Amino acid sequence: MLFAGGGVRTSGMKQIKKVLIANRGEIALRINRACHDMGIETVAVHSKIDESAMHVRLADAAVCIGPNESAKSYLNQPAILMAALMSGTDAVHPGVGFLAEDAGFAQKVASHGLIFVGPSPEHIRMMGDKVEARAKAVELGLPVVPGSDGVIKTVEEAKRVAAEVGYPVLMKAAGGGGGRGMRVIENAGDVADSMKACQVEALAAFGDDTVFIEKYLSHPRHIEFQILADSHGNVIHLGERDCSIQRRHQKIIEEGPSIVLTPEKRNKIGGIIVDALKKLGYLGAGTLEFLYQDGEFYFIEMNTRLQVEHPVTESITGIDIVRHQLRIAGGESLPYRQEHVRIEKHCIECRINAEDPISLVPRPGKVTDYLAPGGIGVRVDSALYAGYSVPPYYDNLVAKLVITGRTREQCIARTRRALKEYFIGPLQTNIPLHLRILEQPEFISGDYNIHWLERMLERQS
Ligand code: MV4
Repeated sequence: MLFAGGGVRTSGMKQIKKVLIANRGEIALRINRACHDMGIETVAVHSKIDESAMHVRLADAAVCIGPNESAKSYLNQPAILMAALMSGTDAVHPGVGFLAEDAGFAQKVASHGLIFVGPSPEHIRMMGDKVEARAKAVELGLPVVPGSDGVIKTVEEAKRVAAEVGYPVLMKAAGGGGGRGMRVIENAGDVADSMKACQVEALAAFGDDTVFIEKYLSHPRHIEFQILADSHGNVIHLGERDCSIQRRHQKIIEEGPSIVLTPEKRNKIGGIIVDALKKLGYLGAGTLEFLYQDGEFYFIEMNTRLQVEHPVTESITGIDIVRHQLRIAGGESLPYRQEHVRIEKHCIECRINAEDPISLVPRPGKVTDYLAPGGIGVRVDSALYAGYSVPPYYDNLVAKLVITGRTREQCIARTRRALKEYFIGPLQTNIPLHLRILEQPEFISGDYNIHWLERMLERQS
């Protein structure tokens, strides 16, 4: 079949019967659930300390792939590939983090005759390079932040572009994302020093000192669109998530739909996104991140994987994203057209971290008492159980509380109720912080941006 994007695709259909889940914690459980709902067998992989983890207990089989350190276990590509081949799996689901956006791993999975549940290695690589992603976005007709056409090589070039788009500008690393390797530059006098600092930081963090420039947006919201694309040329978007409630580039609360969008605004940018991804020939689940300020969208990055906050979208649309990732990977076509996607609910996701509520440093430890909240509109994605010890080696996200309501108001009330029910003894968590956020007038009115939480914490400390 020939596509508008130029790619020739085989219409390969392969019924997936067994999936290796190359991850741990709540996301491994989430994938395990989708597989079992579909009658697909699962193979868990785990580090030594995770032998007693919930994802291992609930999978049909489990393989120890190395010692506790992620680099030697969940990032151990040869061990994971070996486990997949020896256990007779058809497909590998990378989950979130770890190897999910490693183009080389996706390539190796495929070259071993296995299905990688995700997009092509080429698209993963492309979107991992923020300069290339930006250029591609322009080519595909997505609105981007005004800035450099490509890489900035010299201080003179930086000054020319900055003068063109107007100060302040933001210098970013091509290898960046997640907030590292960025510098706000206020005026021409600061360009040389900031550029040097940005390049040094980028080289240390990503092994690449390539930088580019964008106009600095001072008070944006972070709004991202979920998409699904199959191998038959069908692309749909599932609406947006507002992820502006964050601290030090860690998302704390995500909600959908965003309070600032009308259906008209959503449909307009949604249509642009769908057209762009059709042209790209993208496959699988993906998220386009935008900054949204003064009524305008600006593309910043694309995530070529499932995201932590995907349940928000599942809750407002009723569409099981992981199920569709697996179906798409098996060559099936999407059973929905855009007009079938209806956003009919409101959803708030609270990320529950095991951490000190004041210093916010991770506080792993043993859970002796555990009571998860329940009732209407309450979903808890967590690998916790009474008797489980949260290991110190990995992410300190221990649960996602995903609350759905008919209206935002009802959703907020249920979220507060559920947070109060949740008992994870004796761990210290950020549940008190969530309750505090939920009682702020600005949160209740929806009047927040990416800086609001940090400024609120500073004001009230
Ligand atoms: C920006 C920006 C303002 N203007 N780009 C931070 C991480 C990376 N994903 C992009 N980031 C930003 N890019 C321009 N042109 C502000 C941020 C930013 C941010 C973005 C999303 C969520 C939280 C953030 C916190 C601080 C800065």
